[in-house]
Amino acid sequence: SIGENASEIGRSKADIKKDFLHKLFYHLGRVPALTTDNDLYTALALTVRDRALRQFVRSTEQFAEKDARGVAYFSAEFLPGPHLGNNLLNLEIMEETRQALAELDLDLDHILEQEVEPGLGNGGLGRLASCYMNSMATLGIPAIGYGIRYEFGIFKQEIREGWQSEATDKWLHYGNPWEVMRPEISYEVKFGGRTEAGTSKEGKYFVEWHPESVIKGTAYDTPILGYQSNGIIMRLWKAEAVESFDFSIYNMGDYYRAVEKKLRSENITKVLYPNDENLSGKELRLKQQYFFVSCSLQDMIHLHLLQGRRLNEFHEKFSVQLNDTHPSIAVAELMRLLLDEHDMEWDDAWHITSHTFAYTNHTLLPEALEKWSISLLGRILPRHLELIYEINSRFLEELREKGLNGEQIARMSLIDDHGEQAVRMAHLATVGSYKVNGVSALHSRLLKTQVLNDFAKLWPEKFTNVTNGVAHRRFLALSNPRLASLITEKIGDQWLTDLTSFRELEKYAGDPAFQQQWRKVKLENKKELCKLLAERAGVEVDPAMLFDVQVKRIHEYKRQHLKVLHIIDLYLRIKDGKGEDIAASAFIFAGKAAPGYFMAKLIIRLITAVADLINNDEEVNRKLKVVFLPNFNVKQAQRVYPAADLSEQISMAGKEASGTGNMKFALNGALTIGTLDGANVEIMEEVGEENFFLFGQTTEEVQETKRKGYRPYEFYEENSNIRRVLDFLVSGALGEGDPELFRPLFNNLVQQDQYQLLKDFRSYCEKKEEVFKLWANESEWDRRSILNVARMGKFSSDRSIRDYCENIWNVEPVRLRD
Ligand code: 26V
Repeated sequence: SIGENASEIGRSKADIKKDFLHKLFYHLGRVPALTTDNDLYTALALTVRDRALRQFVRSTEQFAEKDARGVAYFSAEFLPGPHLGNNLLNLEIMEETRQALAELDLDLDHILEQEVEPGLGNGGLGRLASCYMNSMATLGIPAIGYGIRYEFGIFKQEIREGWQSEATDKWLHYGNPWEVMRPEISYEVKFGGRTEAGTSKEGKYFVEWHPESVIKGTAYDTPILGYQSNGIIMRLWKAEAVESFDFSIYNMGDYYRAVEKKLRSENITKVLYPNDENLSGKELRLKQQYFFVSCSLQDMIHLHLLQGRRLNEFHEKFSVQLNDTHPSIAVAELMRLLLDEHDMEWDDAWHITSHTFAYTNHTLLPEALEKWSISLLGRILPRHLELIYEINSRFLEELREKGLNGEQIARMSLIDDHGEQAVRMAHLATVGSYKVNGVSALHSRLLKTQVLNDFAKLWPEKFTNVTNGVAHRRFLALSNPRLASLITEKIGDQWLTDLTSFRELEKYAGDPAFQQQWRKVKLENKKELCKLLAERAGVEVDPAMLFDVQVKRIHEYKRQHLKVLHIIDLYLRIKDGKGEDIAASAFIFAGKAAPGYFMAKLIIRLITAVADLINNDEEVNRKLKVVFLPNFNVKQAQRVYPAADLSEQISMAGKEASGTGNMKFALNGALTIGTLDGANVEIMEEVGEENFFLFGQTTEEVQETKRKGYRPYEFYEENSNIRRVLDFLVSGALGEGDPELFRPLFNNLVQQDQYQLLKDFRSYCEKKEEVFKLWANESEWDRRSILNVARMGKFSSDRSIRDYCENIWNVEPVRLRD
């Protein structure tokens, strides 16, 4: 087999050195004396890619041999982070590589620094997809990730005069050594035009779609490794014109028209939409979704038929996981392919379709629930709109037969009739899937009792929960090598494939010698982060300070401004000479705001304004520092989590579906201050209430507050602390002395305060007092930090993937031969 033929690829220091030099010379045309940093990075990446591809080929052969049932993970976003270090870790050749390079007078860390990461996602949802790829590979799940090869990923964030500004992410500029282009794996995707119904000679009803345009999708494969053996691929589609030029046209005008057409086609995969909430009616976004879904389903059908199987058993061989509703047009597309392209009857096609898909919901925010207007959908995907109508009419008929009333039926319809008619994509995904899951216990419960309540009553067995998890190999073993080796020294290294073995650390939690080593690791990590903060944000921070960190997308519901209000409160206390009990703290923020989200951008401006004020005030800046670290991405994240003492997870209860940063922090020994939201609930359950700084209202209390008519102005009037802090916002003391700068924030908080910051403010401040007190007790802090880490076993994405396998996919891991 190919796998065996390639097995001479070695893993020794000498093999790696030889192959690296070979790549440098024959692939890049360079000798060591005349290389750029990028040449060195590329040569090493290619050396490692050979080994990664080998793992992928071998795994694929074994999956095929077993004729195993597999999973296709459909996601409009993937955020893999830098590949090189992770692949070295998974191949277990980190040290060999380091030494091979050292013999050439080269520094592995410097080379690792060169990688530009693929920012093909916005935040939690895309990163989760990539954590799952690593765990599926590790567990030997026959799986493929399908997505979009955006030419420009999430924008690069710069801070100019305190404001966010966006620059294009040119991640492909220096080339991408990890991907393999597959020009022969390509499919045509139709758009627009009209449909025409007819009857064949045999009397069979059929529909033909006469599209206005056709675009070609080409596959680009990136190997994703699991720990120690397996490799799977992430297959991303790039849009191209069907024929690039029509040379038969001699007319110049037509020549340019032909080129223009090519450029228009390529637009579809140009750029990732940088929003992670509402985005209404963007035609190009719908085209992106349909484009990648159609290519992926055609590819799956092609593979299925190639293996000599019948289409009737498609759902027995594949499960397709829909990562949110972004790929949910797949329900209509699979129906179209089966009915129109493969001549199947409706009932058979529906049986296959509704047993193929499973849908993961990632948000309850009403503004983030996708809807596509009938007019847009009908214009871009006329055939799919017909199919959605048909699916809907059959579904509503079923509801009528069950005796549901008109109101219930209207609520459940795939079509929203309020205002402009639109297709509710979450309903399409729910009706078209055999399983629906939320991403934490609380979120899944709210999904069942609120957002999709009618559906959960109709099909209770369809609904389930899979609590998110994180790739602990990337977010601990790779990014926090000091802590990883300290732990391994104590309990061995089986945690790399079984995070629950961290429980064995519990017995050392109270051991002073171990605590001291623990503290030393954290301090070293903090010193390294300090370098980054100085370099990227220009702020000098004392590593002895309490590192209080909130890193995530900027959103009002995540309440970064709650933390800011508290910082202002501390500042004013110190100015009053009443700050003795305040622990010296560095308040660190990072995260991107959607470019069109005014309030989120104003929150960034507020953070930078407070940072300027405090960091430059000699009376305060030995006690407090505030830093906004620009351009938060996976690479930065890997340097931030290991250095955090305190993790801020302070969203309004009921709004954060899960959170995954919360897990990464705790895994690296940070204590959490948080609300009972998303996976915080389960983290607290695992680590113990006594080791978690809980504050704020519960989801039920939030809803009760709202029901009773929440009047934030009363808090402003009655609580002098809150008044003082809010007045400070509009006093002119912040941001170039313009008192109107933060007026919109002030007004919003006093008049609406949709996320009930003021209601939770007192409880948050009180919890911070406890944090400061505990910080003064080093050994008790360390004990709790150790216990947090010891009890994080549940939050490995390996556990999440096992849950998906058992409860949703019905897929068995394939035990891989070496
Ligand atoms: C939504 C939209 C809406 C329209 C346009 C583009 C776009 C792009 C992304 C999204 C994603 C919203 C959902 C999301 O990211 N949810 C997050 O998922 C994480 C993984 O499950 C979870 O930890 C976070 O709590 C949740 O906010």
